[in-house]
Amino acid sequence: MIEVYFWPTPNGHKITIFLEEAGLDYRVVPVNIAKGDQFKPDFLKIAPNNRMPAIIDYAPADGGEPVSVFESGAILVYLAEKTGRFMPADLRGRMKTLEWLFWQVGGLGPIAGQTHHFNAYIEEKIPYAISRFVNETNRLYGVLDRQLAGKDFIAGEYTIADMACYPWTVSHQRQSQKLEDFPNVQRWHNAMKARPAVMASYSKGEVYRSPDYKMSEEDKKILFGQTAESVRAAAKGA
Ligand SMILES: N[C@@H](CCC(=O)N[C@@H](CS)C(=O)NCC(=O)O)C(=O)O
Repeated sequence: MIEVYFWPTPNGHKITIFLEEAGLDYRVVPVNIAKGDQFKPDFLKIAPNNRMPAIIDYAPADGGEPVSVFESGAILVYLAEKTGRFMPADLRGRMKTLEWLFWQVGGLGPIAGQTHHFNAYIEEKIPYAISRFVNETNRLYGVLDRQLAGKDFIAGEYTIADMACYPWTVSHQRQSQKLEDFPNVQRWHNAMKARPAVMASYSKGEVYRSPDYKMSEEDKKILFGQTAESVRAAAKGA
């Protein structure tokens, strides 16, 4: 049994897509990030970065104590190794998968996240910030489009790299990107969207937060006002 600390955001969906694809037995522990659950002492013990997702595996492969993992990329690698699935066994396929997984966690995710922030979440419109992040997101979609040319999936076969990247292309409109400008991304995106496991990940996520959710001013204070002091204060409670 795997416990997944989850909220229906792109990083959260990466993990439930894997769990659904692999048919693993899992239980969701909701972490409502707009209400400050990411600062709860119990969560902090397994997720020192105060960010979801995180998992606890109560039946790790070594038969020992439960294993907790934070950081979505590390979780996907952990689950791929645990199940022997969605990561090619050969050296070249494995490295290709890891390259694109790291590309997502170091590039597409953080850049698209800042694009959401400046483009959609805040009232103040800062033209330089918007064009900086929208353009960089556009470049990254272009890179992904080239990688997907002549391939069904990012690393050739279906892997954790696809599970990591797809959720960040779901909100392409919020990033001011048009999928029609990236035909290979569009084809791949539509194929991903139609996978039963991907559909299950999103429909189960809606139980926790509706897709029409709009951030309130209170939510914004929790999400956008964080400093080192927020982490110190949370750690004191741990
Ligand atoms: N690098 C982390 C990023 C995780 C992350 O940013 N999670 C967001 C939601 S997508 C979160 O927990 N936000 C809470 C907050 O900003 O306080 C990962 O890939 O797991």
